[in-house]
Amino acid sequence: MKLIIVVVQHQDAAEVVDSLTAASYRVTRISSQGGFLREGNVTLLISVDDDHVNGVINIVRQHCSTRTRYVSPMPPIAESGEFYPPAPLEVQVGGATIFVLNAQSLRL
Ligand code: 2BA
Repeated sequence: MKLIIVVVQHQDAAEVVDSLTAASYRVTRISSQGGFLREGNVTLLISVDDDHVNGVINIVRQHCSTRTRYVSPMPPIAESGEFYPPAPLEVQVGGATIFVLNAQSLRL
């Protein structure tokens, strides 16, 4: 048995969850936040038998897009009173970050 942890962008989460559920996978959706952008994203927990891992990943792949974000770095410390606006940093986010762990499922 595997536990698949999937971090997806907020915009893609509903479609991924709907498709996984329609395919009879059990999903737990957790609201989360990326450490780098400090923006909300969604973490999904999906526990499946080993032979279903690829099926889950294929569904995630179908619904998660790569998006470009621009982050404004902190302005540099002015030494001579002049101000140089820092150029925004381009960051590619997604489609999805996936971790596959060995797991044991117990239901009490
Ligand atoms: P964030 O940490 O907000 O990262 C958003 C995007 O910023 C990342 O997209 C990546 O393109 C960039 N990024 C992250 N850390 C960076 C750094 N130190 N320097 C330069 N660029 C950086 P993704 O790689 O698609 O990640 C999307 C989200 O997935 C992340 O949001 C985080 O919540 C999660 N994630 C990604 N890799 C992870 C990992 N190794 N462990 C845990 N969570 C991870």
